[in-house]
Amino acid sequence: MRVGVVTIFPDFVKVIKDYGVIAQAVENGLIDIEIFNLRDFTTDKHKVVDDYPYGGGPGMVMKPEPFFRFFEFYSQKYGKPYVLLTSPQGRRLTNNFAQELASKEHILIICGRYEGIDERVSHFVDEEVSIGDYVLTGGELPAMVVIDAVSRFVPGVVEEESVKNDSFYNDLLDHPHYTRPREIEGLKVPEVLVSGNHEEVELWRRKESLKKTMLKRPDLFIKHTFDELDKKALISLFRELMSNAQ
Ligand code: 4FV
Repeated sequence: MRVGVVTIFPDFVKVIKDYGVIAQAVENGLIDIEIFNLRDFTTDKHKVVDDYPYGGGPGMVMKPEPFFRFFEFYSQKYGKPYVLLTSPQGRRLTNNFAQELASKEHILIICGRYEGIDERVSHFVDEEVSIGDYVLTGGELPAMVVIDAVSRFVPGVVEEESVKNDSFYNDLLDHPHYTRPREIEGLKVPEVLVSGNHEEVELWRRKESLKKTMLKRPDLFIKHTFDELDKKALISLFRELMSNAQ
C-alpha cells in the first residue's frame, strides 16, 4: 500500500515509520509511507504557506498555490491517489472506514494547520476524515491515526486473527486479556483461561465481549449481528444472572 502525507511539519509525522508494527510493515515492504513538506512547493524566499482570511476574522488560512503545485508534482510522479483531508468536518474514522481505506491501495493525506485550508483545494480532495468532535492545532496527528488504523488492515501487517478479534470488528468490544503470572496481589487469572478447553475459552471470551458491549456501548450491541456463539454466550450469561438472582 502506498501512503503519501503532505504537511508543513514532516519531521513530526515521519516518526510513525520508526516504531512498532508500522516500522515492521515498512521494513517488509507492505506499506510505503512518503512524507512531503508543503513548503517545498512554495516559490517565495520565506516559503510562506498561509495568509489572512478574506472576509476578515481571526487566524490565518493555508494558501492554495503550494497545494496546487504539490498535486501537479505528485500526480505526475505517483498517479492518482485517494485524497483524504483530515478535518473536524470529515466522516468519522471507524474500523470499517479504515478497512475501506486499506482497500484503496494508494492514499494521500493532506494535513491542515491554522484555521484551515483555502476551500479551492477541496477540488483535489476525495473525502474528509475526522478522528473526533474536538479541534486540534493541526491535521498531522489525525493523519497518523488514520495511517495506524488503516495499516492494520493491510494483509500481512498484523495477524489476520488479531484483526478478527479487534474491538468493533464485529461491533463488539474486545474481551479481557491475561498473561503470566497466574496470580498477582491475590488477583487470579480466570480458571477457564488455563483449562486448556478451547471451546470454553472461546465461549468465555464472547460472553465477556457481549457483557462489556451491553454495559459500555449499547449502540454497538444493537448494531451487532448475532451468530450461534453469541446466542450460546447470552444463554449462559442469562443463566448465570438467574442463578445469582436466586
Ligand atoms: C481534526 C479532527 C482537526 C482543525 C483546524 C486542524 C484541525 C486545524 N482533523 N479530526 N478533529 N483538525 O481538529 O481530523 O487546521
